[in-house]
Amino acid sequence: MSSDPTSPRPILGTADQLVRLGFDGAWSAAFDESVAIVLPGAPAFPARVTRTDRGACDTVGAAGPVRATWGAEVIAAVAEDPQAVPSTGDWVRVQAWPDGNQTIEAVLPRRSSVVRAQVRGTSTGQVLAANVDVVAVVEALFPDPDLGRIERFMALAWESGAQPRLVLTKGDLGSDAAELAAEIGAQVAAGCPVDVTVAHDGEGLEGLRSVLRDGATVALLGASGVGKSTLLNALLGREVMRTQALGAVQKGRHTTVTRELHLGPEGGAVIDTPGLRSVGLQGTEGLAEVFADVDELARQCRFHDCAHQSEPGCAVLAAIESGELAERRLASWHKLQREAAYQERRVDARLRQAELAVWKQRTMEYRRSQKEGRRSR
Ligand SMILES: Nc1nc2c(ncn2[C@@H]2O[C@H](COP(=O)(O)OP(=O)(O)OP(=O)(O)O)[C@@H](O)[C@H]2O)c(=O)[nH]1
Ligand SMILES: [Mg+2]
Ligand SMILES: [Zn+2]
Repeated sequence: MSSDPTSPRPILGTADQLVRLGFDGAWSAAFDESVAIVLPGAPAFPARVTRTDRGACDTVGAAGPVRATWGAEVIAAVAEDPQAVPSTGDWVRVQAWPDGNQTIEAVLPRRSSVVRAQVRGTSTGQVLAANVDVVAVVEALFPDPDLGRIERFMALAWESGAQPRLVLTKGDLGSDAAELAAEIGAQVAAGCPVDVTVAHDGEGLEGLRSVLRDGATVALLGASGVGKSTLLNALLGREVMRTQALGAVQKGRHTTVTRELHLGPEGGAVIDTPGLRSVGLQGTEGLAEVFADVDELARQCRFHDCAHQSEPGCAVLAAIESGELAERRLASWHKLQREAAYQERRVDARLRQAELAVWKQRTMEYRRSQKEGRRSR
């Protein structure tokens, strides 16, 4: 292999490093177009967010790591739209003020974003990672891979605008890894690259390494304990992790609590995320990709609005009967479809409702409650 991830090399501190992080002509143009506060002696520069806290971010620019707080523009934008929050992977405009402070004055328009629906409360999704080229859905091959979970994460991946990829870890824990992986890939990740990895001896990493060499940003998504951080360590090499200065470095097997972007040893970036217990889908678009086989069958149903429950002439049910389609898969499709459609309605409704209408409603409710309060007194 041409790469030696342990060889010492400068990680930060050159404009070249921006390019390694994925900065290109289009980002440069977007930066130039972003809101500029022209202030002599207070330069603005592009940087990429590696870690976020409330109100502040770790970023890395051409001159190295920079801690920056949200500027007024960003605070205003977030108040309007929670998804405008500077997120891991975002390219931002950082302003260096004469007093030594640095503020994020703009988040450059995202090329892709991994967004999960918030099941409770707000209908606005949470941005898990921005400007991701490849979403690696990570699941452990042993002891017990959860196909429904893979389908759910795959749908989220498709919806992000990034390219999905399935990484099946812990290939060393069983004897039939390759066989099992092929079966899972065919069932729930048709058309996507599938890697089978053994983190400790670096097996199965070449695909991801080559993606990183191309300068891509890879986000690792999956449940807790499936081996995302171990994978990150294997991809980066321990030595690089220890010497690089991108914020707090992963502590081996400890459970990850923040979403962090790390530079690849030969370019590209890896975003490690905390294991997610559940990811809600924002819409049904991703499902159409993950369940293309079900959709294809559905086109052959007698009724165009067939719900594939008990309708006569249902091609989906017929495929289950004949063994062509797994029953589990239809059940999973029903479940995710219902859930995603519900979220989609919530989001649509939010977008439709003019703020005025909301206030009207609230005023009416308020009056009603006042009236009722008076009546019950
Ligand atoms: N045998 C074996 N164990 C692995 C492999 N990859 C990861 N593990 C183990 O799986 C456990 C969990 O790994 P982590 O990398 O911490 O999992 P994670 O997905 O980052 O978990 P969270 O941070 O909680 O989301 C650790 O004990 C790892 O050593 C592998 O390829 N083979
Ligand atoms: Mg982790
Ligand atoms: Zn049908």
